[in-house]
Amino acid sequence: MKTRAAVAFEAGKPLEICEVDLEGPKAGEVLVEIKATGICHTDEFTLSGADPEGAFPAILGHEGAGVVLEVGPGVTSLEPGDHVIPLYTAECRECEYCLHPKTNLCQKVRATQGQGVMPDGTSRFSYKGQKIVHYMGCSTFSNHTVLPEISLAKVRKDAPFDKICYIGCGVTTGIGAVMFTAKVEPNSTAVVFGLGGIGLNVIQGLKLIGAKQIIGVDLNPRREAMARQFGMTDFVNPKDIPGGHDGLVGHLVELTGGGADYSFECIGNVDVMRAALECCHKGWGESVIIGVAPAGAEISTRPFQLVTGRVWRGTAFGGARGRTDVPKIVDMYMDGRIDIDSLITHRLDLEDINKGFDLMHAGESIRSVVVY
Ligand code: NAD
Ligand code: AHE
Ligand code: ZN
Ligand code: ZN
Repeated sequence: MKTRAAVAFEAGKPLEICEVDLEGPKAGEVLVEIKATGICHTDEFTLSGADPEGAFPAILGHEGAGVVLEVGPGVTSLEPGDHVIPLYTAECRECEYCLHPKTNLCQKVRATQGQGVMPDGTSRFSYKGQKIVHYMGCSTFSNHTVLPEISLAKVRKDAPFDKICYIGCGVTTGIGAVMFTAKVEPNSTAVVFGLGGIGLNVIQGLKLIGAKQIIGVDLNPRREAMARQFGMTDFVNPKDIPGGHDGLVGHLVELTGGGADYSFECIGNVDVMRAALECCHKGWGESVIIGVAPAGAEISTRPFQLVTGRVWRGTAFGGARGRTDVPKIVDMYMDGRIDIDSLITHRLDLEDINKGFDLMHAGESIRSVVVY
């Protein structure tokens, strides 16, 4: 079939809207009509050329929601008409990782997904006879896409696509980092670095579990109002404190009365990751890395920081097991227990998708959502 997509032909170039060719689903695969997709900072990261796995030409996008149109042979858990959210972290429920209680990183399709192809090693997308690679197993910047059955969460049909698409990455990553990865206890103190599409969801997760102090750190002063609306108790702009970035750790340790119980890095900056670890409380403070750093970047700290009880960990997709947890997060939204609407600051047509990247660069949007 033909479908409309925003194609990334080259790193660092704007996306181009094209009519591309899409092959139908093979065994174990599903054809989905994408109804809406968010634009996450990770799409920008890959488009910029900083992603070691970035391959071109590609159809980016990994924060979508849509409807099943057709299923390939052997698909049993989905049928045409089902509403789904694509998962960049699949859940096969039978691999070594799925069977391990400590991880959500299903590896069943991860190797081929990282190469931009389906599990059989081929792509379903092409343009004028030239192969186009899939992205993060999702490619939601296409009106239609093909995914493995295990990379789709089936969700209730009354949930609006233009809001729940954000559960495909940002919402789940932020809330999940608090609930599944860190397992933050009520009355904890926490520092959140970066108050964008991920950090604000970390804040709403912290508020939900009853954290007593939620400190937000961002260089953009326009982020303060929205963060307070979501539960932030204190705002720190590193530009406004003595010593700037160098004074940040001391300032946060003082503000938390000795260090944070938890911190979350939601930027992808390795200097900030260090500060996030070092502002944690001696003996028990835990820092969770969410931000994706560019190829070649490395983190460092004095080992003494860990010897004296601080813990450094990371999270992908908030530790959520997509087919199991995503439908529950959709329920949380539909029950009014989490706010998604306020975070969707811009709605765009596919033709205007590059404006979404411009708004992100300018720090003007939290989430832009493309509606097909
Ligand atoms: P975003 O652009 O919406 O937000 C980033 C925020 O960080 C902005 O508000 C910006 O002003 C702030 N910022 C930038 N540099 C800063 C600094 N030095 N100090 C303080 N604040 C600073 O991005 P997002 O969509 O929220 O994504 C955040 C990061 O999380 C990205 O690196 C993205 O790739 C990553 N991410 C990871 C996962 C995962 O599963 N681990 C999932 C989604 C996104
Ligand atoms: N491909 C990059 C890393 C990118 C990355 O860390 N991706 C996160 C999701 S970001 C969503 O916005 C992730 O899930 N990572 C685990 C995984 O298996 O990809 C690189 O450095 O190669
Ligand atoms: Zn994302
Ligand atoms: Zn698995």
